[in-house]
Amino acid sequence: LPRAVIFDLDGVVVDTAHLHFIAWQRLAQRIGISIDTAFNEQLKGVSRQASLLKILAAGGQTGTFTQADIDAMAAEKNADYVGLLTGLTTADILPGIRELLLTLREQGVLTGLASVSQNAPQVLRALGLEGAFDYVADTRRIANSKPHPEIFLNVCEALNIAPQQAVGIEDAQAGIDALRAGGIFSIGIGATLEGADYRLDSTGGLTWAVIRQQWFR
Ligand code: B16
Ligand code: MG
Repeated sequence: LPRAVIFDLDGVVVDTAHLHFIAWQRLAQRIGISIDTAFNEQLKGVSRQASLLKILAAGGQTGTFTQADIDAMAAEKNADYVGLLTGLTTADILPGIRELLLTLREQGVLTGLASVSQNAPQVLRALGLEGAFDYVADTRRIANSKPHPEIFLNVCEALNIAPQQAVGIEDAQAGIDALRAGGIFSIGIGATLEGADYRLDSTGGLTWAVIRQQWFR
């Protein structure tokens, strides 16, 4: 049986992707770039700075701005996003996640959070999930973003288990690729993910029974 389950945040524990999208869209619009929800798929699991560079590239504005401009735009988007987070409540936890966290604790299975969001602690507080995970990765200490496996391996190390003893839950392709690269059994949430060891359409079907049944089947 797996000894730990490692969760991504946005798209697995809570759907904050639409809030990221609203904030990115407002910023993009201000500089004359239009982005849609299909493009937003490419921003899932991608860090703030890397997301901004993708938006500038999509708008043909790579190289138009100085690093100081880019930092200021990233800060502007984040302030907007943090403002949107105040509307988040415990009702926004995705289906089945609270129950799964409780079951894992009962069963003695360790839990970790591997989010690249610098706002993860604040999101967890808004959801009433502070203390719900045995370990929450500190993104400021992670040098390489997903699809690099660093953040997942960091969680395994902190939980004192081998990657082969863990399961990772991800909704982004970059996250699935990171889990694979780290040798961690991957469960993908969403229709379009390639290479996941097991896949579900939504978190509603994500139970301890399913996880233990599918693990290295
Ligand atoms: P922040 P995850 C990611 O969260 C989001 O999917 C991505 O859209 C966002 O740009 C990134 O966090 C950084 O977030 O600007 O709050 O630091 O999927 O890794 O939980
Ligand atoms: Mg995600």
